[in-house]
Amino acid sequence: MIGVDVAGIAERLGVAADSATAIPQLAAETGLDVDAAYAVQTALLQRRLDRGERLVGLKMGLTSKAKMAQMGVDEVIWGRLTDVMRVPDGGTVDVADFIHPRVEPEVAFLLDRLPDPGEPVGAFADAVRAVAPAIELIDSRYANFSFSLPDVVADNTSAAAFVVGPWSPVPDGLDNLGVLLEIDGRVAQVGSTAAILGDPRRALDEGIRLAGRHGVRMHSGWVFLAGAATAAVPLRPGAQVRAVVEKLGTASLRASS
Ligand code: OOG
Ligand code: MG
Repeated sequence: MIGVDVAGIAERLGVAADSATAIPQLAAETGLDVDAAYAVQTALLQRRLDRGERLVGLKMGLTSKAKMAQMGVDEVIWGRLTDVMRVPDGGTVDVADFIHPRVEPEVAFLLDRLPDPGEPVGAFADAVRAVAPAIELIDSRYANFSFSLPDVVADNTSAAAFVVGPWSPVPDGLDNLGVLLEIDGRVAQVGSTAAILGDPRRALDEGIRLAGRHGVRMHSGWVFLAGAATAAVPLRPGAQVRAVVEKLGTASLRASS
């Protein structure tokens, strides 16, 4: 990490997000590795906290093969969610606030009692109070939505906005629920929660483990996005987006025209 300008890189990524302007990839030029990239992500979060945003949860990225293949990166990553990124279910976003937004269907967990670092997660039903269908809006700050692993980690794993649908009690099985992403009433992507590490519950174990490595602990009341079950789809002005997860229902979002 020595010699890497963590604050400077965070500033460049923060300005790119605030101004909805793409920047070139940074890792190759700056010698950023994955550990330094998480330090950049922490500095980017601090920039948001300094202007009054609140940390409300974590998200996993590239927990499905479909996403790994789409992005050409094959490691599970995690990022931070703040209150300002949350869009109410059925709410509207303005595509002009983003560079090249894409949407993807996800499963969200409402966290309850999390184990101490190093302890096993134990019963999923103790750790998670409720589950919901969700939509993540990702918006890489890098030109052409293309990046290396350290680049995407530094960029808070492309996190930009998210919608959580109605919460349900944790069902018996979460490991093979059908998932649809609909755009304007047409099916754009089809998948299964099995695509998320075989079972989205595993994403929580991975999140606890990977975030714990960087000293980050999750808290009761946080939202946890387990990762997309399908590839992401570009969000066009005027689009009506719905994510449908079997047994859990739907989450929806509209893009203003
Ligand atoms: C990185 C974020 C991936 C997911 O659910 O897999 C992600 C990206 O694809 O830009 O959020
Ligand atoms: Mg995602």
